[in-house]
Formats: sequence, C-alpha cells, structure tokens
Amino acid sequence: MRIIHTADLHLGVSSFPGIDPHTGLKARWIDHINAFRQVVDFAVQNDVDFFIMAGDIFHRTNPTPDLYKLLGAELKRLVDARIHVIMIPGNHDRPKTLKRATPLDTFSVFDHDYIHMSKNPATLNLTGKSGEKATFILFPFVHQIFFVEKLKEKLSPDELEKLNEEQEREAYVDSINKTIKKKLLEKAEDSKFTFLVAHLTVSGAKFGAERRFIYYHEWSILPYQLAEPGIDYIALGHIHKHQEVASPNGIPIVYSGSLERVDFSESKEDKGFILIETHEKDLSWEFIKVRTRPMTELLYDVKDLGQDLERINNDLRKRNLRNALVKIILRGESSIINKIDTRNFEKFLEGVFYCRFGRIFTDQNDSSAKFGSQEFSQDLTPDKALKKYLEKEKMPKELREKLLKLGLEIIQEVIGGIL
Ligand SMILES: [Mn+2]
Repeated sequence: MRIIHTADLHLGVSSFPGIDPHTGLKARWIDHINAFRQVVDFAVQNDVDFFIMAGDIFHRTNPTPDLYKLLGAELKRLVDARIHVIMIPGNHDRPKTLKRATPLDTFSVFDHDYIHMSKNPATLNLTGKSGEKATFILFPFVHQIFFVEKLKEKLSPDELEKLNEEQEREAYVDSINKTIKKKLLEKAEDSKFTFLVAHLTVSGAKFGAERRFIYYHEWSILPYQLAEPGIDYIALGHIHKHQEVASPNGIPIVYSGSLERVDFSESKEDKGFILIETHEKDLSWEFIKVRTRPMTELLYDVKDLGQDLERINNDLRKRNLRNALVKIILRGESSIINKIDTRNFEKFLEGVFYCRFGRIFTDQNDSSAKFGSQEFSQDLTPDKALKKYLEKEKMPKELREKLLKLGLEIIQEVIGGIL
C-alpha cells in the first residue's frame, strides 16, 4: 500500500508580482499548482492508494473561482485514478466563524466516494485500490479562540474568574490527546495501519516561513501527546520546513513541508512530499523533491562604490538567475549603501522572474538604524515588531494600547486566516 502525504499548498498566496501569460492568472498561483501537479503525476503513475493533504490547502478562506478550478482539476485526476483524497482544513482555510463553510466543503459536498474532508475530529476506515485497509484519524485545525469559548461555557463563574492562559493551554492540549485516544478506540480492527492527520505545532519542530503568518502565541503539543501507541505514522501540516520531529516511541512524526516557497526565508529549503510504503509488519517513508521556481538570496558587503560594485556585477554576470526569484542584500555604511542606484544592476538581471533589493546598514548613528536590521530581523512576527516599535516611541500608555489593538486588527485583516 502506498500513501502520499502533502501539506501547506497555500494555493492563492502570491508574495511576488507577475502574471502568467498563458492563463492571465498570478504567476505564483501557477507556480504553486505546478508543484502540486508533480505530486499528482507521481500518485497517478505509481499506484498510490491514499493521498493526504494536511491542511492549508488554500491560502485564504475565500479563494477565487480560478483557484477552485485549478485545484479541482488536479483532484479529479486523483479520484479518476481511484485514489482516496483525505483533506483537513488548516488555520488558513478555516474561517474564524465556527459555522461558516471552509473552501474545502466545495469538494466534499457532493459526497464523492474518493473525497474525504472533515472539519471535526473524525475516524475514517478506507480500502485502497490495492485491497488493503487503512484507518485515518483526522485532526483538523481548531482556532484557539473556538476552544477557549467552549471551555468557558463549562466553567462556573468562580472558575472563570481564575482562568489563566496556562490553564487554557493545558486544557487545549489535553483535549487533543483525549480526542486522539477516543478516535483510536473507534478504529476498525481489520486495518493494519493507522495514520494520524493533523494541522498543528509540535514542540521541538523548527519553524519555517509560516512564522510570518502567526502573530499570536500559539500553543504547541508535545510529541508524546500525539504519538499514542496504535498509530503508525503522524502526517502533519502547518510548518513549511520539511522535518521529522523527535518521537518518544519511534512512531514517525513528520511535517512534509510546503510545496513552493512563500518567501526568501525558505530559499535554502528543499520542497517536496512524502511517499509512505507499508510492508508486512511496518512502514517506511521517504521525502521526494519537487521542482520549484529557483530562489536565490545574495548578500554583498559594500565598502566602496568602485571595486565592490564591479565585483557584484561580475558575480551576477556569472550566475544563472533566469526565471529565478532573487533577493540582493547590500550591506555597509548607510552613507555608501544609500548612494547605490540599483537600476545599474538591471542589465545583469535580464530574464530574472523578480528581484527584490534589501539594505543592511552597519552604522548605528544613522536615524534609520533605529529600526534597522539589528532588532527588526525576519524572525520577528508582525505583532512583536509592532509592539517593539510602539515601546520605542514616546506616548501615553493608553494611546500605545489603543494603537496596538488597532494595529493587530490591521495585521489580522492583511494576513488573514488566523485566530
Ligand atoms: Mn498553517
């Protein structure tokens, strides 16, 4: 039996400009679906029984019809090949209003034999085309706010008053563990393999680009709270960097990672999907790379405007940056860096898909260094950056709080899909 595990397609995200000339759609949408198409090709050509999509399939809760069409065409190829598609919503494709539909409902509403999606924890017992049976425990993303609201309903006024975030977190983690145990008991006895499919953060995992979308304190689950005996493989979505998380008992806990890159923080990461193969008694898995749009980040130190710029030009000339996403960071004293006209590089960037320039000033006495690279690195989430910025500005406490509240609302509006 063969199973494919993918996650975080984020169809509809487009952090870079550009239109695809063949479709008139955003070029990055096409890049993302091209990466996904390679996984579907593999599944159709290699006798795959099950195809897992562990959340954040769409980037937003309200994708346009073009995006539905792009995804729908690929799902059709899977179900025509009698491959079961198993989907859960992630934080991006789950609306913040409990009863509203997720865009994934569009595909599950017809109750097709090969399309499976659940917004609530569920147990699925399925038979693949190889004739073997498998159990899938689905644990879709739950917005923390839903959980806390539900929890509050059960508490007495006294308990409610004492409720703190640590208790909320404990109750959240506890309920996930209990739900998994309960779902395991529902498991069919004649299926040899059980897969847990979830969209969440496991402690010990290294964050990737998704961090820029998470601006609140997100609760994470400890590996042992997921790795319940009886589960054979844990297929996770949410973190965009492919990795296996240390497991307490040998049950693989795996993030397949995303299929295309959202920003330059991922430029060095390989992108791909997981192929799982079951054997007589156990299973094995491997990471299979997909071809993505090349992405290159280049850092140049500049001390003088003659020699160093010449060196950069020579370096750019030697590189093959055709069709690539490129970021060029110029580092040096502000008096020098500010004099560089980046248009001079244009002739060396012909055929590049998109180039972004970044500047890092090494001198601190310049006023722009106040909020420069030192404190405001890419690692900061937007909410933390805003908080830091407001703390530095002199203003009354009430005004700062008000600005922070309004700012967070704007960040939420812009980033979308969270909380
Ligand atoms: Mn996510």
